[in-house]
Amino acid sequence: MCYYEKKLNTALQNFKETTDDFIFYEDPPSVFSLNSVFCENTLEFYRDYVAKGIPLLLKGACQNWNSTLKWSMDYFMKALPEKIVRVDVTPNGLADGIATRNKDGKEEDFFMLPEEQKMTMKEFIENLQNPKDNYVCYIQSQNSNFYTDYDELHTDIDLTVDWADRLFDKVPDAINFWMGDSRAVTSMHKDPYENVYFVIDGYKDFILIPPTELPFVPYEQYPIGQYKNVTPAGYEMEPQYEDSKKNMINSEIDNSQESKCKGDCHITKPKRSKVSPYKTQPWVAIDPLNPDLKKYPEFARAKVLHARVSKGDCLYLPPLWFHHVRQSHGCIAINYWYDMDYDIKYCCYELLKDLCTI
Ligand SMILES: O=C(O)CCC(=O)C(=O)O
Repeated sequence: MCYYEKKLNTALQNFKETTDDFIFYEDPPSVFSLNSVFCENTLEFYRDYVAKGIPLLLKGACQNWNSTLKWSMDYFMKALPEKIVRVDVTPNGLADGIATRNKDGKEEDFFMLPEEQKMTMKEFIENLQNPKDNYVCYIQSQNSNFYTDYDELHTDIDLTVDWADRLFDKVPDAINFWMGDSRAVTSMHKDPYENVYFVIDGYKDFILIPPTELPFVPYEQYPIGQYKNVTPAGYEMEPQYEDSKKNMINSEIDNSQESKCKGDCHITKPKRSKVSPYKTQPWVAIDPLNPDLKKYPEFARAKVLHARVSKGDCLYLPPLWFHHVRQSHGCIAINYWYDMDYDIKYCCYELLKDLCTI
């Protein structure tokens, strides 16, 4: 190990020790109840959680909302049977997650996008009530779909959260509606948003990893694919090509170059033996439910927290926290994304990211 590698390892080790010594992450996160201070006094919430980037479970925060009193699979079946909904469909419940494609005897991991299918609310709920193998439905488009697609439900829920607007001093960038099959799992990822996540019916199980644990969260660069023609009888996995490389055959392309830092240093950029003809996406390579510690032993050092968010509750999740999410069958949730402040915490995270990719 050369001088600079040693220095880098020591710096990351010191960072780990400093965060262990000074930051106290509770598992599960602390809980405030509806009538406790967060409603009346946003200062305490801001000081102890938002400013420090610590998650908080707010018990009963939406228990009296019209949505929480009314919404369920049965309610939507009766109230909106003919409404056309956009549903993300996958054969395995892993939209925006890693799946292995086996083609001509060759296995390759892809970052898979779901197929968007349109159906009536009645058809969607029937799919939830009578789940079929290889056909997993999840309304999860994460593009402010509640705001754009669900006008008829706007009277049941506020389009902004008063206390959150005050905390973050802005209005939400997006309001997302989530409803789906218990087989649908959101893979570990992070977002550049303050996330205020309300469970309206059922429950969600979050696995959380603080941003400070980035050195132990492995990333890989994956080719991007998309599910096509998903039915209970089968599906296709279609790679997404970089336009200019569409006609290239994988094995033709070989520009293996290791770039070494100048001087007496063996730190190298990862060797790219082949240029992929596909569009690619860096993504977290670990499944926290079944971590491959042989391949990624460093993950064993990551701090992992757990939070069940039940009907009527809200999770405050600060920006850049890794999260993996499971749900009860037919769970309904609404979350508000507020753009993060690009402050010193963000800058430190970017520095850490750069150090981790050396
Ligand atoms: O509820 C889910 O499945 C995922 C939620 C999520 O990833 C988010 O709120 O950023």
